[in-house]
Amino acid sequence: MLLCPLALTLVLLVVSGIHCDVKEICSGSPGIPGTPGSHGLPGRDGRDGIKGDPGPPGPMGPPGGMPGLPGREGPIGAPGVAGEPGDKGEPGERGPPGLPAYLDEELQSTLQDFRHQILQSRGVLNLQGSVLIVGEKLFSTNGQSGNFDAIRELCGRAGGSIAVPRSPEENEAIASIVKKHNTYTYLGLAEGPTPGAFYLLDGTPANYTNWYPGEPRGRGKETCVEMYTDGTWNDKNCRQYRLAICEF
Ligand code: MMA
Ligand code: CA
Repeated sequence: MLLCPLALTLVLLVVSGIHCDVKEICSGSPGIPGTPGSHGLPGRDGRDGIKGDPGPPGPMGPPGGMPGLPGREGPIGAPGVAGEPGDKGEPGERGPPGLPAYLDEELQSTLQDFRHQILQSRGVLNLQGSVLIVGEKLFSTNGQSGNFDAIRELCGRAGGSIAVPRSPEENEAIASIVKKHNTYTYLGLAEGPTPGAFYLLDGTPANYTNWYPGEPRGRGKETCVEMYTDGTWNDKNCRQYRLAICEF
């Protein structure tokens, strides 16, 4: 152990019986640590920690428990089938007045185009001999035969009606088709309730007629009219097979 000179002096003073107030500490090397003290008392509880993660789902409970809460909403379903069309709406407001047709250039050129195309079609049909045009009327046959009702049906389906002459020119046109096919045709006429009185199919009386001499003489028993190959007419039952000639 080292003693500093002042401390040595103090020691000497004390030894020699002289009181002295000077306090001085001399540093030396630390001593060896003492034995550890006994454990202190347990400290106070710490504050609550943060909430832990939820645990895994538990096992399924026994049957017979209370019904669980409703599940989450399912995904959106596929679209349903289209509904019935709704009722027709009210008519809209009247539009502004248009141009007079003769000043409407677009309309005029459309009409010109229509006329041109109709003329082309009529020209081709005429050239092919598949139609005969008399004034406003057009006669045609597809060469098929049938009874009166079948011919009416055929012509109706084609958008026309069974041919009936209203004038000598129309009669000649139909007669030329009859001659060409060398077969008779039924005309669009029918006997009314009075024997010998014949009508167009729309109910109007037949003004023009071209009966073969002595006809009609079926007197209610022959309610249809056929045309011979010379263009004359005969009242006849409606069940024969005759060339179908339609008018449009
Ligand atoms: C047939 C039939 C009649 C027609 C006479 C003409 C015998 O009956 O076609 O409609 O009037 O011939 O002789
Ligand atoms: Ca007859």
